[in-house]
Amino acid sequence: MLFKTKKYNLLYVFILIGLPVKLTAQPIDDKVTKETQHLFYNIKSTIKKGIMFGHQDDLAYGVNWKYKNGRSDVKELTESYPAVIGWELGNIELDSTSNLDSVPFKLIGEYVRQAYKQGLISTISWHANNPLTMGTAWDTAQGTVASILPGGEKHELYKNWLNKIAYFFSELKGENGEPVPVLFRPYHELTGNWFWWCKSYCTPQQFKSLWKFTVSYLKDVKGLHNLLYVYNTADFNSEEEFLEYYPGDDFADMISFDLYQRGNPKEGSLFYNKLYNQLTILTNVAQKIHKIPALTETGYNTIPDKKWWTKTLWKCIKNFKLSYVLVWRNAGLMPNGKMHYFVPCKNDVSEKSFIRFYKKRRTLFAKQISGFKMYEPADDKNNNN
Ligand code: BMA
Repeated sequence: MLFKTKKYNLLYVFILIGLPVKLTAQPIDDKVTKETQHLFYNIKSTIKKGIMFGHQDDLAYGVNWKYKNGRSDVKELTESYPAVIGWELGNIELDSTSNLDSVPFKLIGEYVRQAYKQGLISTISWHANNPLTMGTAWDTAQGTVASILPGGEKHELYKNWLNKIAYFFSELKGENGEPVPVLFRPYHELTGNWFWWCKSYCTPQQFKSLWKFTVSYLKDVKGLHNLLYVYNTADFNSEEEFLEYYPGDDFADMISFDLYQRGNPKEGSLFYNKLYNQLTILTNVAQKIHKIPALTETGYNTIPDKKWWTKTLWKCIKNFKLSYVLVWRNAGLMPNGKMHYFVPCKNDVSEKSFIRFYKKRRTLFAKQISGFKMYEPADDKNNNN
């Protein structure tokens, strides 16, 4: 009916010509491997079914254990692994055999392969040391970003670091020798002021150049085609602020931010409101620029709030079209004597709430996504949302 008149016919033709190329989400790497491409479209269509749950370092250790095959603090409470598992590459650039949290890179590689085999998703961040001062990622010496850009005094060193990152990614192979897809989230929390790449220490132009150089180098020079790139901020108050350092639609597959609850449980509404506002902005932007949104880090250390999972986290995120939410690592007792964990342990105050969160129809853990076949062709590649 709609297309019977001449006027509508014209409109229809215009839409047909105008839409498919520009407005459909697709991976930025036009040589992306087929498994990585499938992963991209499958993550996208999973958003219609619910929000995947992720946990940092999940398979490697928990509050009271380390490197026990098959264990996971998430599985201990829910009988399912998380759908997304986060890992960290900090210190790989120094030729260290283990990362800044003492997890051996060899094991990380094995866990990533294992997760892939089970149809789960791996995401990797990089707390890169400071290439100018050789301090840590938290050494915020001014001028560090400038120093590693092409022409900068540390540019060659930076390329050398990227070679090491590239080697790690190239070693991730599936059973048939295919590269294992990974969501790579470098230079995270860029709107904060605690890492050398944060916005207080470089201009938008410098950050964008660093990002573009990094993506092009890994993709075009090192020939890696198994990565989906995740742009990530800390706090922001507007679309403009969120996008101020964004490198452009040709350089990121996913967009995201990190936000934690801190302090007294009574202040939960402050976190809730901030999370709600930022998710509103993130998901609006994602819709406009056709990128996949995620809440890449969140949590409440030791979760001292009985109903946090259902009455704070789920109550908020359920209102949004999000791909996944990931909580940080269950390190247990830290060298400073403080506890550090974000998934509850048995008999913790938030245990029941976590299990209720798991049982929600729209929270997706490993069990719920096991039928989704993340690395096989998705059915609705051209879905525009
Ligand atoms: C932080 C803490 C640190 C850790 C870092 C990188 O949030 O968990 O202990 O070194 O992440 O994983």
